[in-house]
Amino acid sequence: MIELFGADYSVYVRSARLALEEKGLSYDLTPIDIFASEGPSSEYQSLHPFGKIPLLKDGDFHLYETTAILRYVDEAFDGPTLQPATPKLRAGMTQILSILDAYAYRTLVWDIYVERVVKTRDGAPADEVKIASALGPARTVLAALETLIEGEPFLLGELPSLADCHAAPMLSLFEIAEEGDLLLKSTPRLAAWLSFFKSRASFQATAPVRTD
Ligand SMILES: N[C@@H](CCC(=O)N[C@@H](CS)C(=O)NCC(=O)O)C(=O)O
Repeated sequence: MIELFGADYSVYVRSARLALEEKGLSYDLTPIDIFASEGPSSEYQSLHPFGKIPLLKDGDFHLYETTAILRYVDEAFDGPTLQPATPKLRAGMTQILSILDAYAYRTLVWDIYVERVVKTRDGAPADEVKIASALGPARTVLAALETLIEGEPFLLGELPSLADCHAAPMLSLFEIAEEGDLLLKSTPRLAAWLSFFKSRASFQATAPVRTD
């Protein structure tokens, strides 16, 4: 049995779960609350030296870093392949995964979504300077993704790939912020993809309990 450690609110955990769902694999999600005041247990820290989520366990094999987990899930198990067949499309997929980790996560999720939506839930003011400074980098991310889309209805054409699994959790949170919703209007192919992917069974099966 595959075991995934993490919390349903985490975009990275959802990315791994989407790949598991798209492969049609069953797995257990073992809760790890990474933001608990006492932090993750020392046992968890010994398996994930950076103390982040997710972590995948397959028998006595443990793996952390989400893009490694995504590739392992696709390559180690039966089910529909989630990596395109041609070198150019595979490179495009890796490029999208890398852009999401290097440029999208911090800007779209933390600087805009968390600041505008999560922080203000309990009445705290958003850091408007942080949000305003993130808009330019966010535009760059969206424009890059828009040009890397290689068909429809998925990011790389007719079949779902690891790029969809990694992009959907970040972009769906970003869209909840008013700035995200507005900026996505300037990238219509990306907006159409997001709207399509949000209707997938895998996306619905991995919905966090609370997102706004
Ligand atoms: N490079 C890691 C990043 C994972 C990550 O940042 N996860 C977030 C949750 S979405 C986390 O564990 N944050 C806790 C923290 O930064 O202390 C991966 O690819 O798995």
